[in-house]
Order: sequence, then structure tokens, then C-alpha cells
Amino acid sequence: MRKGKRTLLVVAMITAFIAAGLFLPALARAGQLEPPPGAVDESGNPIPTMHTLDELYNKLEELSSKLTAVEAKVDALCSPDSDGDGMPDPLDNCLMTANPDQADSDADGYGDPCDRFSDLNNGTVRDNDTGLIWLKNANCFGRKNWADAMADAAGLAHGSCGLTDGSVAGDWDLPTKEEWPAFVDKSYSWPALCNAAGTGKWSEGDAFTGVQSDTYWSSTEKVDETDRAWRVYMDSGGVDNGPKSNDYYVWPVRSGN
Ligand SMILES: [Ca+2]
Ligand SMILES: [Ca+2]
Ligand SMILES: [Ca+2]
Repeated sequence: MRKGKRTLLVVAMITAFIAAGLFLPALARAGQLEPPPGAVDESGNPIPTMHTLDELYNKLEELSSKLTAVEAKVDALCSPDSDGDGMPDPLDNCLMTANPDQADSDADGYGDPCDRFSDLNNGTVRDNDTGLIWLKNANCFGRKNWADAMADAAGLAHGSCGLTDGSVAGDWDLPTKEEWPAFVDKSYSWPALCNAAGTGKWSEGDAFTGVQSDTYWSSTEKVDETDRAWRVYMDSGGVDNGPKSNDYYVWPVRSGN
């Protein structure tokens, strides 16, 4: 045998001895893949079953997702509490109304004091019946003819009318003639609008501001008379159409996405 080959053989043998010395005890401690049923070690303890790499990987994945959930919970608990009711914003079922008990009688996820309308604390109010997001300020633009009202709504964005919602021009529109009847509450008049809880008539700030018991534009043109568009009377909640040249109030809305 040549000297080079002999050296290689010696190195291989030493490596094998070291490997055996390092790993055999570990294997003994880790257990066997499939020990015989009821097998015990010399002390009488059950021989543990060794986990496969797949099992260990799955366990790590499981632990990792649990850790992520705990981190999210900690983040939520450390968030601001805008209404000071002891429930941090991400967990509060009624963000801008103090409701420490978080009561939610109909279990729809919206606390009793804002069961119908939720003030999102960013210049917007969510209609919890329809999911639409309305401008909190129902009189940011005054009275406009239909074309100007449409332009005002289309140009609305974060930074104007009290908005801090990250919206951009193009997100907002006037309500359609179908969205108005779904929004008003004809149980009430002057205006035909309920409060945030859905239990009484609207009053200033609950949840909207500046609501006019007057006429508001919709975005829907009259099909057979294109110089007319649909409008809502907020005093009664009724909807009909009028000449686009008339000046009515502007109340933009956007989707909840
Ligand atoms: Ca709170
Ligand atoms: Ca609250
Ligand atoms: Ca509720």
C-alpha cells in the first residue's frame, strides 16, 4: 500500500471513531425511531421515540405561528387607547366611545354604542350595515351643482375635510341612488338618520358632524333625462331626481376596502 493511501485510511478510521463517539450516545439519548412496544431502558424508563426531521420541522412551524400570534397580541396591548376606556384601539369594538365592558348584544363584532355607525377616528365613519365608509363631516363642501359635487367627491383625499385615512383622489364618490335608501333611517326625520348605536335620532357628532336636513346629491344620473340626477331629502329620507344645475349638499362615500 502506498504511503498516501495508508494515510487516507488512518484519517478515515480516526474520523469514524470520533463520529461514533460523538453521535452514538446522542442517538441512544434521542431514542429509537420505532422502539418495541413497552420497551424500557436499564433504569426501567420508557425508551423515547425519536422524532423525524419532518416532525421537528412541523413542530417548529407550529411554534413559530404561535409566537407570531403572541407578538400581535402584545403589539395590540401596547397600542393607543383613543377613547381611554382601557381597551387598546385594535381590540376596542367601539373605537371612539368609552365602553369598558365591550358589550355587543347582537354579537356582530360592533359594540352596542356603535352598533350601526363606527367612528374610525380618521375623519371617516363606517356604516356597519353596508360596510361603506362615509365622510364624518357631512358638510365639508357646502351646496354645489351636480358636476361640481361630483368633482369635489372625486378629488377628496387624506389631508382634507379632516381625513387622516390614507385615501387618495379617486377613492371617493357621491353615494348612488341605491346607497342613499340603505343609509337613511326613515324611523327618524329632520334628519332621517340614526345615531351611532342605532337606538335614536342622530345628534351632532353621533357619529357624523354637520348633517343637513336638506337635499344631498347622488352620483346617479337619470337615464332618460341626462340633465337630471338623483337626490335624497335628508329631512324625510325620500329619493327623487332634480336638475343637475341645482345646488345641493355633498356627502362623499367610499368602499370599505
Ligand atoms: Ca379604547
Ligand atoms: Ca371603546
Ligand atoms: Ca353589535
